[in-house]
This record gives sequence, structure tokens and C-alpha cells, in this order.
Amino acid sequence: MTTNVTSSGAEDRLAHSAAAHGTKPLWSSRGEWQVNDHAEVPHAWRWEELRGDLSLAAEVVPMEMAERRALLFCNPGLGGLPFMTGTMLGAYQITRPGERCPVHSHTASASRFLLEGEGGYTNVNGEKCVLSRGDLVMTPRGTFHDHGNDGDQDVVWVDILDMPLAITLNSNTFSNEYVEAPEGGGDPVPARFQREHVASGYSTRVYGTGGLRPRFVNDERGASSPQFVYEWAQTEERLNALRDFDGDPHDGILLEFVNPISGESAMPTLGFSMQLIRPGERLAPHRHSSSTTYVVLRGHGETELGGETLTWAENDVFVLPAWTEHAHRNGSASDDAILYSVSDRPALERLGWYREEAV
Ligand code: 1HN
Repeated sequence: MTTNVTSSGAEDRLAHSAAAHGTKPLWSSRGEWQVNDHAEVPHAWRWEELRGDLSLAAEVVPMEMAERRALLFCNPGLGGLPFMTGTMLGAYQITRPGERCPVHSHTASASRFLLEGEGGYTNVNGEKCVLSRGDLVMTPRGTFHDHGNDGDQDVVWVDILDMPLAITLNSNTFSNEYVEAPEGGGDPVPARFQREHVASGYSTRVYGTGGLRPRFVNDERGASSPQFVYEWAQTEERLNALRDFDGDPHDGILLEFVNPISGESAMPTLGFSMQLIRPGERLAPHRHSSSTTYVVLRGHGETELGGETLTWAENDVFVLPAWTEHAHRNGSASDDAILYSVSDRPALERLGWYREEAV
């Protein structure tokens, strides 16, 4: 014998009353939390379309007003928020010759990957980091940073920050209250830009060889890499040295930028990689619980992404949502394709939530 414990009229009364008292029945809200897919969707931002917007921004938006002239990437699945995924925020940022962006800091960690122009730099905790195309610079959580362009052409880079994650965990703070002692000495005073406190390129010189650690140096950087800049020239040399290996069936010849002291991801929340997809190469599909943002450094190709085919070309940016099947393919039979990527895998691994499977 079955017994109806509630009539539908009684259920309605319960739902209304429970809602009026600030609750919702678990059994009628399963679809809202039992999600195996994610709000962020596959999406690409096209260099061809956005480079003109950057030039226009450079023309009409004064740096004094913008502080950073960045166009934030909005994932169409995230309801208009300026986030690429649930964990990562990204932007194309343009700086004109002679401009400087004032110093600030935030809890969220940031990174820059240079696409265009010579003479662009960021000053991270008093270390001036000058960048060329394909160079990557870390701005670990809480570090003060200002930028500038000493060159005679526009500088464009891609910023990727873990700010949505920091916001979700109620931990994002921001400060532009920077003080430092004047050059001749004395008490610290508010400053708009940092002076150079160490030689330009210091941390790359000290840590950049990997495998050889100077024991007479001890920079305290917490869980983030003490090396700020990873130069493309060195990355390219390593990719070429390894190109005849089989590589990973899903990721090909992929190199991760790591903390040279611990061997772990360059930041506790985000992992940074450079991936060579050889001429004609087609990688095998897989999926993982981390989300990834990609920037195309070289070449063109396609990614099968959750049942869609997303094409990409140089300087384009695209998003791989969490737990989405994907397989990359080089679109050329004669030239390399090279993808730079940032992943939230380190955060998930630290929480014990990372998983992956071949499909
Ligand atoms: C930021 O501080 C920078 O320092 C770039 O260049 C993009 C996007 C959101 C919030 C802070 C920068 C940013 C940002």
C-alpha cells in the first residue's frame, strides 16, 4: 500500500511558506546544484576583430583615466561578468609609447603574456621586467606592480588573473597605497610608480636556468615562483630540443613553467604552459575538471570542443570550460602551432578536486 504524505495543495503551501521563510526544498532544486557541466562556455576572442578596438581605445581613452587600458574578456555563459571562466579573468591590454600605468596591488595573482611591441615592461615589487613577444611575467598575489612602454610602438599583452576565484573565496582586496623611501633616503612617502629596487631582469638571471640554484640567494615569495619572467627565447629552445619525443597523446609537447625552487606550478592557483603542436599533428581527445584559457602564439588550427569546432589563428584567445571534451589540431602540414595556456588545475589539485579522463 502506498500513502501520499502530501497532497499537491499541501506541497504548494509548503513551498510558499518555506520560500517566505528564506528556504527552498532541496528535492525541488536538484537541477541547480547537481551540475556536471558549467556556466562558462567554449568561446574565442578574435585578434582580427579586437586589435582595432585596442587602437581606438588607445586613441580615445587617456591613461590618466584608465590606469590600465584593458579590454576584459567576457565569457557569454557568465551573464555579462567580465570573466573568462569561473576562476579566471583575462584581457588584451594596450600601452602607448611613453605611457606609464600607476602602481597598485591586489590579492589576486596576475600574469602578462606579451603579443606585440618592444620596450613594454612591468615593474613587480621593484624589479623591472622588460618583455618581448612570447615572454611571460608573473605578478604573484599581493605584489605591487606598475607598467610602462619605453618603446616607440604600441605594446599589447594578455593579462590573466585568478581574480574570480579570489572573489568567490571572499578574498580579493585592492590597494593603490604604495609608499617608498625617496631616492636619497628618509621616511617612506606615497609614490605613483615604483623605483627599481633590484637590477632589471634580476630574478631571471638568478633562477632562469632551472636545475642550478644559487644557494647564496634567498628571496621570500611564499608559494609563488621567485622567478618573475620566463623568456620565450629559452622556452622556444626547449620546445625545439624536445620536438622529436612522442609527447603526451592529449597535450603533445607541452612544457609547464614551474617554480624553480619547488618544481611546483608557478602560482599556487594557476598553472602556465607552452605547447608545441607539430605540423599536421592531431591530438587525442580528453577532458579534465580544470578550465583553461589559451593564447595562440604561432600558427593556426582547430580545437574540437564539446561537440563544436573552434578555429584559431595567431594572437586569438579562447576558453576551454571545465570537464569539456577537447582535442587540438594543427591546421598546417608544414608549420608549427604554439599555444600558451593558463589553467586552474593547481587550485583544484590543492583542493583534491582535480580529475581527468580520456574519452
Ligand atoms: C589589473 O590590475 C591589471 O595590473 C590588468 O595590469 C587587468 C583586470 C581586473 C582587475 C585588475 C594590471 C586587470 C587588473
